[in-house]
Amino acid sequence: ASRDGSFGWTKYNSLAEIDAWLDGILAAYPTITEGFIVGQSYEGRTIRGIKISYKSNNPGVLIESNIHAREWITSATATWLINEFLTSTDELVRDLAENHDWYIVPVLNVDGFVYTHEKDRMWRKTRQPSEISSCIGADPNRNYDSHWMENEGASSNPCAEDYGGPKPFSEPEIQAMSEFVISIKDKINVLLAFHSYSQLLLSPYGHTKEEFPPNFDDMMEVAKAYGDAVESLPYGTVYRYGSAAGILYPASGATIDWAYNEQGVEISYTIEFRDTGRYGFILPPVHIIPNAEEALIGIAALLEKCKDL
Ligand code: ING
Ligand code: ZN
Repeated sequence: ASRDGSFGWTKYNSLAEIDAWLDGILAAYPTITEGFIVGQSYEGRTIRGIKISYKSNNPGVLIESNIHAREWITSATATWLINEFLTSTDELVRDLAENHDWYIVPVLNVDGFVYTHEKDRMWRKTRQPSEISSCIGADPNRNYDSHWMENEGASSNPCAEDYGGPKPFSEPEIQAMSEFVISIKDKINVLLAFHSYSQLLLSPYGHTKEEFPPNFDDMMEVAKAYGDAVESLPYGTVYRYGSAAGILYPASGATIDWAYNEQGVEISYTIEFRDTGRYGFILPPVHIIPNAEEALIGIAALLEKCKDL
C-alpha cells in the first residue's frame, strides 16, 4: 500500500489516488470527457467510469478493468490509456482516441481492490459475505447471468476462488455493471475485459470448449492483429490467443460471454496482460508502462482489424 496523493505509473495507485486523479482529468477535459457512475459496491463504494468522446457517432469501446482485485496491472494500464487518449500527440494514438467513444471502468471490484491494498494482496473476489459459509466474496467473473454455473465452469463452494455466487448477479458490482452495459450496448461493438496474467487474448466461449462462436474466425484474426502489433515493439512480449475454454479453462458467467451471448456485443475479449508467471499478479511497477504500451498498440491494431470484418 502507498500513501495517498502521488498518482503515477511508476508505482501502483490506491483507489483514493485513482479517484482523485480521475476528478482532475474530468476537470481538465470537461468537453471531451464525462464521468459516469456504474453503481455502488457491497461496502458502499462508488464504482466510477469515464467516457471519452471527441465527436458524435463514433463506434464505442467498453473497457472493464480490475474486476479481479489483485490484478493491479489492469487499472494501471486503463488509467495510462485514458491519459494517452487525452494527451498524446502521436498520430496513431490521436487517430485511435478520436475515432472511438471510450467507456472505461478502471476499477470495477472496488471493495476487493481496497482489500488487496490494505489486507491481503492476493484477494481476487468481491467482499460480500455468504449466507451459507464464513468465507467471503464471490468470483465476479463467474457471476454474470450467462450459462451461470454450467459445465464445471465455476464452483458452488463459497470458499473457492471461482465461487459463482448464490445466484446470477448476486454481487451488487456485477448487477450494476450489467445494467450499465445494457444501457450502452447499442453504442458499443467491442468489449475488452482486462485481466492478468498469462499474455493471452481470450474470446468466447468460456462456458464450453466443445463449441465456438459464429464469428470465431473473425475474432481470431482480430486477436492475431493484437499479438502481431505487440510483437512489433522491442520488448519481446508474445501473446497467444484462442477461446477462453479452449486454451485456458472452462469458466461460466464471465463478462465476455454474457456480453457476447446475451447482449450481442460482437467482439468481446479478455486480455490477460503480463507476465507469464515469473511475478504473476505481483508484477513489478517497471512493467506498467511497457505493458500499457503493448495494450495501446495492440488495441489500435485490434480495432483497425475490426474495420475489415
Ligand atoms: N482469468 C480469467 C478468469 O476469470 C477467463 C480468464 C476470462 C476465462 C473469461 C473465461 C472467460 O479466470 C483471470 N486471470 O482472471
Ligand atoms: Zn482476472
